Amino acid sequence: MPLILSQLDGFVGTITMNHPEHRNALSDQMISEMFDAFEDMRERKARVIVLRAHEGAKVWSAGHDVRELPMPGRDPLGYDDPLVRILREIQHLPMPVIAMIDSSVWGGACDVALTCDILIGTPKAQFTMTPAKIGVPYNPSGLLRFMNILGINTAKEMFFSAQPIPAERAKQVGILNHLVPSDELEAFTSDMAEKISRNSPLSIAAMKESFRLLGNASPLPPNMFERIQGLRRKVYDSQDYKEGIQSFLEKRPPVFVGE
Ligand code: YZS
Repeated sequence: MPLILSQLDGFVGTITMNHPEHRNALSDQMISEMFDAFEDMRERKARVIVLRAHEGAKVWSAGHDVRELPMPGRDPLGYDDPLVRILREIQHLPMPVIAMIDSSVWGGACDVALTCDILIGTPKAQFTMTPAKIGVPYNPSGLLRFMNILGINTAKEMFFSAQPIPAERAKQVGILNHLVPSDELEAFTSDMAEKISRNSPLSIAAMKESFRLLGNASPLPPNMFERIQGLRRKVYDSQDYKEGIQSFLEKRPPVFVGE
């Protein structure tokens, strides 16, 4: 059964994550199908895409498939990691992507949602950043994205505490563009998508790419980047990183020892 469903109605595309058994965890397979769906929408000239979970989903997405995280010694969020690739895909698509969220969002799925251009949620939406819980050193582009959207203090709280940000607060801190009742979510999102699809796709594509370039315009001197990579390598080479994954697979709380 496909893990991703997609359909195009006029100029409005809908891409649905459809793996309830694994809470829409972003496995290599799901990301590969999502990538193909985005590219198909691009070829068929969709003007806006809604990214959503299947009907009645308990979880929008449980984030990176923990079973597929590499064992110590390899960057778990390297440039070519499927999760990092799909984030780039969403940023480079010419049309806006609207994240429609009616349940909980975890780890790398928060990054997917925040990489979308517009987020519309309900009171059931909540966002939890989990690297510290698993012992993962999140990557610079991800940290920068959260800093730019949330501000550095809220981003630090999210990453350090690994606690959920509920919908009301998510709206306050700028994660959600709109917070609407669950029974209005689809109509509200569809109306927003329709309005966007009636505007100039060329103008929107140019502005979306300009936002991306301007948003990433903080030049990082090579030595600063190398320092960050050195810090991250110490973490993903650590025993704690291995313990974080092992504890998830054994369904028990992690015991971190700081090395
Ligand atoms: O044991 P089975 O085969 O039944 O499968 C279980 C879970 O193992 C599976 N599953 C996952 N598999 C791989 N990766 C995941 N992230 C993942 N999440 C869930 O789905 C089946 C049902 O899981 P349950 O726990 O029984 O479902 P439920 O009781 O409804 O709880 C749902 C949540 C989402 C609350 C729970 O599954 C959970 O806490 N999942 C882990 C969420 C998480 O920590 N995700 C972050 C993964 N890490 C990242 O995205 C980045 C690397 S980072 O950490 O850096 O942000």
